[in-house]
Amino acid sequence: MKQGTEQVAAQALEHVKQAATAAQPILFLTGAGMSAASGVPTFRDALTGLWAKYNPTELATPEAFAANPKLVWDWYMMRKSMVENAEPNEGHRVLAAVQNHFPAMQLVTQNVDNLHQRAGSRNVIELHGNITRIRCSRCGTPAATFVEQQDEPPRCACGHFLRPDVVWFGESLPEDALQQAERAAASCALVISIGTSGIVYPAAGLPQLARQAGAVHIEVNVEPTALSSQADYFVQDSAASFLQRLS
Ligand code: BV8
Ligand code: ZN
Repeated sequence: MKQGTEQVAAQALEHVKQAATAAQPILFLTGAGMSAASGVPTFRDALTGLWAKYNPTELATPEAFAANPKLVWDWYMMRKSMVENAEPNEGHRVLAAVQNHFPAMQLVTQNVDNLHQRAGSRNVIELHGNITRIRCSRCGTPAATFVEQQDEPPRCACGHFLRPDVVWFGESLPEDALQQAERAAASCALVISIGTSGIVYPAAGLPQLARQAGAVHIEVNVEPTALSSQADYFVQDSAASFLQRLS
């Protein structure tokens, strides 16, 4: 692993350009740091005010929703309106443009903020769901509209509570999304992880899966993470700044 320096950044960018020009498959894996420039707090920062005293990994669970459905529902509605009022940043826009030029590029995101899609990225593989989608917690029926209740989350016609269409801790990832992501990792020549702390599995295992299949791993983050020791290049830079140099 090479320390993050300007020289490493230049080498990493050169690597990306060579792979893209050779039309080699490139996998981008993004985390919450991708949306920092849009003003969307990372997962661990999302706890302010009422929820400040909770641990996010405890609040984002089926147990928390069962124990305190209204508290968890309100936390998600606050975050949902936050992301809907945020704008995609330059990094999101560059990734969407890169995909238009290089169809061999795949985008896997851990983010639930829908900002890649709003920036124009297509076929986004959403590992952890999407906070702007609401569905029934029992029958799964999507709910485009709902009426807020005083003391509990809104209910589906089947009588059960609505919930955000995200993957909670302890819940399995959507089968098709995980399989697509694992296939993309196993077949790419280059995996670029951007703005992820590499803590949450199985998403955090994708760069290693790619490296085992022979890919080069470039990590872009403002600080070293759990992935840095295994990365071929660690570029200490912000997502937006690194991606702008790609365009
Ligand atoms: C599962 C939706 C089967 C909800 C989220 C194997 C080993 C160890 C643990 C496990 C394992 N397998 C399963 C587990 C348990 C668990 C897990 O991984 N726990 C962790 C805490 C150890 N995983 C699961 O439960 C998964 N399910 O595997 O099912 C199973 C079932 C039961 C038991 C075993 C197996 C489900 C995981 C999905 C959880 N849902 N999101 C919601 O959003 O409310 S994950 C959530 O946290 C976010 O979506 C995000 O993906 C993740 C991390 O959040 P953040 O910290 O905010 O973001 P990130 O980590 O990306 O960090 C931000 C980074 O950006 C930082 O590094 C920072 O430096 C950097 N940064 C900041 N600014 C910038 C920047 N970088 C660049 N530019 C900048 N400007
Ligand atoms: Zn229902």
